[in-house]
Amino acid sequence: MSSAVEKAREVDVVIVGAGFGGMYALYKLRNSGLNLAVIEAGSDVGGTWYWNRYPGARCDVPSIEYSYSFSDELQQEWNWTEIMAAQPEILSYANHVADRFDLRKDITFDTRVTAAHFQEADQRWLVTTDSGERISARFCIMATGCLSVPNTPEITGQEDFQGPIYHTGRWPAEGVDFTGIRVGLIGTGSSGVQSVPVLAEQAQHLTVFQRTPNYTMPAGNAPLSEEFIARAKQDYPEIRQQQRASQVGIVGYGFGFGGIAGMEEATNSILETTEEQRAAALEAKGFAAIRDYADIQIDPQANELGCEMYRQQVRRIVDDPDTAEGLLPRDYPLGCKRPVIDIGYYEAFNRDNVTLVDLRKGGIERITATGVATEQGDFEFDALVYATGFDAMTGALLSMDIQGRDNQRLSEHWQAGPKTYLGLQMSGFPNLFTITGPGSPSVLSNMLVSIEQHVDWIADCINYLDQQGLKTIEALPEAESEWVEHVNAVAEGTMFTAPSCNSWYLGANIPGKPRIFMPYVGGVGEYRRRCDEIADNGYQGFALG
Ligand code: NA7
Repeated sequence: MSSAVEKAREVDVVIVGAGFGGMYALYKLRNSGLNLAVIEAGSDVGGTWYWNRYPGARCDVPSIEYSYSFSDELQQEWNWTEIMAAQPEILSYANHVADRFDLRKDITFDTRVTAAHFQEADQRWLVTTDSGERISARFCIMATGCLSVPNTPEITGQEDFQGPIYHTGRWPAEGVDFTGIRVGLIGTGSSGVQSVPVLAEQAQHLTVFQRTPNYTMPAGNAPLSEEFIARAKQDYPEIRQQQRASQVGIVGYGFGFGGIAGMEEATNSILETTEEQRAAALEAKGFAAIRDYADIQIDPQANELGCEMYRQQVRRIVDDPDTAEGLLPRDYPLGCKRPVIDIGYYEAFNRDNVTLVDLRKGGIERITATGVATEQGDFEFDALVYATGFDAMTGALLSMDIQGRDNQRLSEHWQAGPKTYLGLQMSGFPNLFTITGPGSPSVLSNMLVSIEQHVDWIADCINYLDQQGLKTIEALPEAESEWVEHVNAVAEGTMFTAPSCNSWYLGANIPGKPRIFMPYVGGVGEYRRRCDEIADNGYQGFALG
């Protein structure tokens, strides 16, 4: 009988993941004439939008811009219905793209990559899946997403709970009907904040367990008019150009996502305002007023003034003073965590059927058969929802057994935190690329813009190697170290890395994870310029072999 090794399927490139990153990589590299295998754990395309079907799930980037630019026909034919698209619409878009470009024929669904080992002998990657398939590839592209491995904290007694338990990041495809039942929800990050108003509408009662109150901002969502869509379609060349050149890295409220057209840096100084001026600004613009101040992101005193404005606004919305007090973020700065956008979050706490449990007054002791026991009393419900986030940015990569040269494991290479060159490669792991890896703008940018930039760069790189008759490309250790230093230097002095900040950008939400600031905040345009320059200079900082 032939051995498993003999059965390895041979391709040029194996792509892990069929979310927006993997889908575009497949399209692009197939057009370059390469032979591909795409492996996807889900049963269909869409990645994060396939898994995150929780009620209220919505993108925080305008839908016109959270879309592919690679095909003008695609962007002309697709019609978004809202300013910020909800999950079902984004998933429909992903499906449309898969149909339109006949992507599924190269994707193996319901299959997880378990290992990827670099083989010195033939300078290829041997990729193994949980179905037992082995694939031998010259290149390996990890399009495994930044928020794809759910974090389910270990809370004592979970197995005792009699009702169903859901995680927002693994929501059942058929949906869940909470009508007439009591629901408990743990976590008030983006997923929790977006779910609360919708769950409150459905459930008989909703109990929200909040460990850390978040800073959130009304989404300002609305249907898109036909005129708006027509104009946007006409303006797409300019919009795309602006997205790619966007230099915004850091803005006052932390809303400085790169890769969004027309996003302007805040320029005002909150330190130069009077109390009356701040009150008037709040009166006029609500939470949005806080976005106007640039110094909030870099000056602790300015930040505290911004936080106080924020707290005032919460007090204005929430009727019950105790509940309002419970919802007020304190002890960490605005702009440290990813800002959340919401639709009616604070208003939901004015409903009779919503209870806030502020865990700062006494934490969770255990999960019981009928609910949650806390230091401040017991709470009963019929279904439990974990909105407890993800092992962000590194979780998916480290969940596979990735071994580079000399059998070095990625987990060893990243023992003290993720080290990459440009967020695209790791030294000692030749021909392995990460799309929107740690050290690139990734989660602090419009992901679609960053995905396209990475895929285009990788495709050009593979083309270059082929043209030059080269087999491998590998980040040099010194280039990697310098890049890690640069990524840290750019974030230093901002609220992202403030000592009191515990965000998933820093890995602080996962016990034992090294505290390292992972995304690159130097600006999408600047990042692109550097990547292009490095390629133009014959792939500076990489060893070509
Ligand atoms: P986040 O932003 O990581 O939020 C997770 C929430 O879960 C956060 O409020 C946590 O509180 C809370 N949490 C986690 N573990 C526990 C335990 N053990 N007890 C109580 N509360 C807990 O994840 P999301 O899914 O909401 O959002 C992730 C990103 O997805 C988001 O930024 C968007 O980009 C989309 P903590 O703050 O740690 O005290």
